[in-house]
Amino acid sequence: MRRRLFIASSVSALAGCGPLSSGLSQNEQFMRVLGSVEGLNHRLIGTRGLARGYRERDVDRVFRVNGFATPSDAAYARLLADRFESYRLVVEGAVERPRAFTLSQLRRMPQQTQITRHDCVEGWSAIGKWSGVRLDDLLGAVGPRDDARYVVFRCMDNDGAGNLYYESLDMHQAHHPQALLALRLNDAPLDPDHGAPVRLRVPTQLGYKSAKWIARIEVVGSFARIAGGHGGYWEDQGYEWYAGI
Ligand SMILES: Nc1nc2c(c(=O)[nH]1)N[C@H]1C(S)=C(S)[C@@H](COP(=O)(O)O)O[C@H]1N2
Ligand SMILES: [Mo]
Repeated sequence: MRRRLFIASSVSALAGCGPLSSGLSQNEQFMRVLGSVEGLNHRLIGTRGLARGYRERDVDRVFRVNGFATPSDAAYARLLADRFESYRLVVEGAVERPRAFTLSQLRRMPQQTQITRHDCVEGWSAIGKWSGVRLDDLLGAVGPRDDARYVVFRCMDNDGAGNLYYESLDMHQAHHPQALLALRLNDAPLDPDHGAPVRLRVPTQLGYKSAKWIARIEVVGSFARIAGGHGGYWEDQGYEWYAGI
């Protein structure tokens, strides 16, 4: 674990989970270190098995907020104003039954609660109690087709330059029993800063995989033609697509 933390903080010395400072991503040294460090994580730790579950008393009272600013555009303001009544989680692409889920439909599906630790690549962690719909159940409702290989999460926030945050999992990761579409944090509806109304929680992978403010889920055969083609906002900046802890 000490080694794991060291690895995380050596990445954090080079990059954060906010907009990159000028030209940093172009820095060859930075890319080389980032690649080798994340490659090391992959070999040392792997993703097989379950992330550790914690007890109620381990839950951190304050769960740090990180990443891009909470959306402040008119569309998100409207969602906030009607308490997400008009929110729809669109699930489409390589699925048999594309659908738009309301928040109350998601709340009526079987709910999983997990007390797990979120590990950010910047070198901090927080334990939270998360509840929501297992991604596996959601996929069961829409029926991925045979050509489905990845699940792409399209978010409502952007980096300030208009590039929308997005992430992806492969089908195996998406069916993991702890891959959760979280609707609640610490016994309360998810608040705007932590990704309301729906965010991903993938405790087996680094924090940047856990996409907040999800608007749309797209099941695809390939993500090569989405944004920078690397399967996620930070992956397009050089982070590894595989972020197993
Ligand atoms: N849509 C979106 N999701 C995101 C991010 C972001 O900037 N935008 N940041 C990621 C990173 S790097 C981390 S560490 C976590 C932070 O989640 P928190 O604010 O609930 O701590 O969200 C992840 N999901
Ligand atoms: Mo992060």
